[in-house]
Amino acid sequence: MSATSRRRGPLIASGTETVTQALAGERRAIARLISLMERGGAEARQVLSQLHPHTGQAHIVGITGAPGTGKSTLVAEMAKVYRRQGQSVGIVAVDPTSPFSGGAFLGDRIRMRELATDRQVFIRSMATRGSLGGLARATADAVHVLDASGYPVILVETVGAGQSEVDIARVAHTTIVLQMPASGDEIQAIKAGILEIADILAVNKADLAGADNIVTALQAMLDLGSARSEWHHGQLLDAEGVVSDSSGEQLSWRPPVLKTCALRGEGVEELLAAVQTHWQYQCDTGVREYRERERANDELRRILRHDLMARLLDRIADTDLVDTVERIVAREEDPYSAAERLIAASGLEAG
Ligand SMILES: Nc1nc2c(ncn2[C@@H]2O[C@H](COP(=O)(O)OP(=O)(O)OP(=O)(O)O)[C@@H](O)[C@H]2O)c(=O)[nH]1
Ligand SMILES: [Mg+2]
Repeated sequence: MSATSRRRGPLIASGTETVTQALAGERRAIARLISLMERGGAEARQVLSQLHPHTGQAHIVGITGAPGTGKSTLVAEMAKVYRRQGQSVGIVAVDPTSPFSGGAFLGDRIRMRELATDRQVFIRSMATRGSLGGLARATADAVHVLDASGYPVILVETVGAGQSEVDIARVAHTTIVLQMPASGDEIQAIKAGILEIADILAVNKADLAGADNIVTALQAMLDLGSARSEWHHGQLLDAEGVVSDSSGEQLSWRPPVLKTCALRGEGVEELLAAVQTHWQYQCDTGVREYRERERANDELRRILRHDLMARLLDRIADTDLVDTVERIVAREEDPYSAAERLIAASGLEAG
């Protein structure tokens, strides 16, 4: 499928030229819009409004894991397999450590060059300025741009450090968590949180010793988790926490544990098959719609929080804030009463 072959409906009349070009799959326009998303602000919001009717088509796949587990190498190999299958692919890499510098980002230049010359692959590394929250927003918005531009698969690489893991699970339909072999006791280092966000677990660097140990450990953790029905996020749970289909049969998704050797491109086709199975599972069970709603809910609340805060701060003089902080420190006022007083004085409540 080409990146431009699944247009829906006419382009909206108010679309700027760049938006129109991006919707038609033009790479320079797409790049420009993603830069706009990085900057944020009113113009970015306007563009997102225009893009929104065209989004919701792509399968967004998150790839996360500790630094150096081979995410970029694997993403490049996944993209190659998608290309062999005739799919176009969008790639967004969130790299908090180093700025995008040509071939550096995909680990090795040969892999990168092969993809970079392919018109059906769009690769973008997100700039690192701004807070993590800002980066998460910019990443989500960049994904919206690629989605609207017609990429049926969008791979998002994030380093699994702190909050960003959770963020990717919120953006992606399918989250792949990468592990790699470690020596001896390091098996303990598998973080508890990963099973909650992982739809697929991949043990990369399977060419190194110890890969099977990690697989066994992960399976054991999944067994423990399934006893408590905790190992899958985002599924349709009833009051008892059970997923069922219309026939009443229980449905659930147990994350498969796969071995890959990204360096040699081994296990990548199997990984993509698992990604596809997970997508099919979500489409068949209603989990896809459920997650879509969760995502929209999240996004709306984030925007409301941000906008309300901005409006409130607009109406409060800086000196008022400074004075209030002093009063709190001097124990003349408590922070809850102070917040109430400031909100009341702002006049926002009345409106
Ligand atoms: N032995 C082995 N090495 C691998 C494999 N996959 C990746 N590597 C190597 O691991 C190193 C890190 O790979 P990257 O793809 O840059 O890892 P990453 O997770 O994207 O790293 P960051 O983005 O810096 O967090 C590179 O030297 C890769 O060549 C593999 O399957 N086997
Ligand atoms: Mg990387």
